[in-house]
Amino acid sequence: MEDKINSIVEKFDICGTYAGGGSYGNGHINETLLIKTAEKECDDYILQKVNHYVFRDVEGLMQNMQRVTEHIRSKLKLDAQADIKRNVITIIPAKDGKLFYKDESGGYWRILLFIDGGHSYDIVDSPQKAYMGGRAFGNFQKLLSDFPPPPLVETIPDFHNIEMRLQTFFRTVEEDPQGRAAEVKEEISHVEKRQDEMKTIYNLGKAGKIPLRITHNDTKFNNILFDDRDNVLCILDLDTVMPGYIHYDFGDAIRTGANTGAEDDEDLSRVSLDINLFKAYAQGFLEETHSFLNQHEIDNLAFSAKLFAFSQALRFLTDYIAGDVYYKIHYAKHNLQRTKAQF
Ligand code: ADP
Ligand code: GN1
Ligand code: MG
Repeated sequence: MEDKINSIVEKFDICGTYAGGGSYGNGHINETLLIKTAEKECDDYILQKVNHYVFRDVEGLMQNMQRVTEHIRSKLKLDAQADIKRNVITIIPAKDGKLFYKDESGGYWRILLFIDGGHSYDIVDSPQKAYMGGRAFGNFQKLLSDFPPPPLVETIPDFHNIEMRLQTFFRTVEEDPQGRAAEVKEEISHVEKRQDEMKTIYNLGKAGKIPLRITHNDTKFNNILFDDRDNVLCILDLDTVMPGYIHYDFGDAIRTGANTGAEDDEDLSRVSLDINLFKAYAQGFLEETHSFLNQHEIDNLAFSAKLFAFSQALRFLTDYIAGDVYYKIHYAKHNLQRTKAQF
């Protein structure tokens, strides 16, 4: 394994030499490794094998990420307080100039500068942290509100399209490849009962009442890196930055950031929405975004929290029925537990 890592790291234009590391973080999608370097004067790095099952167009994805981070970096450069190496992700190109390296078995690898001294929260324990998180994702929106054309590539087509998600769900239930549908009848009926209500944002979009913006689309609270004084260092996980509605970013952040339990909590009595965390997050988010949001967008922010608990349940449940092909799982019924906690 060490030899394999070394041979990949060598393809990139990093400072210094690889001196160990290992698996890092707790993302559900990519394979993430910390790459420590031997030399004191050199930074450490994050090596990631991009999940090619999830992201079909890695080249397009990396171009998006490059354009987005460059746009943010150019603004940070105007701010004397900014720490350019830690407030935005830096992609380290391969020696051939590409933004990734494709290995002999078709795996896509990338290297990012490691942002050290940071930590993230799976569960948020104070309104102050929720407020800081809201401001950070709101500011991310603001920084990208004047992003120039051409449009970003859709790295996962129809990612938050609830109509498509519902279609995929009902098809998977019908195919039932693992014979698991009978076990989750209650959850299936939960989906059936709520499906119409959950098309609210989708319908507002179709009616032209809410605009497509550039959204992060994966605003799980642990994609925010905080420093040791709990100020926000950086927004991570830019793989899904692409056109979307503002509700995608607000809803998913509340799903995780205002939850009193964990995303996969085994004790469902711990799972609930803490209204004080909700208010604090909303306060921070709106401070940054209210000036450019329209009334339909604002009026439906609260609803988006419901939508994202629902759509995430739908995605976990679909994956459970399909046989756990999408999300990394840590035990046999993990996706089912995650589903129950979202519902
Ligand atoms: P996934 O899509 O699998 O969630 P992420 O890009 O979010 O992948 O990375 C997984 C984890 O790795 C993050 O939650 C974070 O802990 C860590 N991480 C990723 N990039 C960096 C970075 N540049 N600096 C420090 N930590 C990082
Ligand atoms: C995945 O990559 P990560 O772990 O931050 C997923 C999100 C889900 C989340 C649920 C590309 O996020 O959409 O909300 O798991 N990312 C992708 O925990 O599917
Ligand atoms: Mg992540």
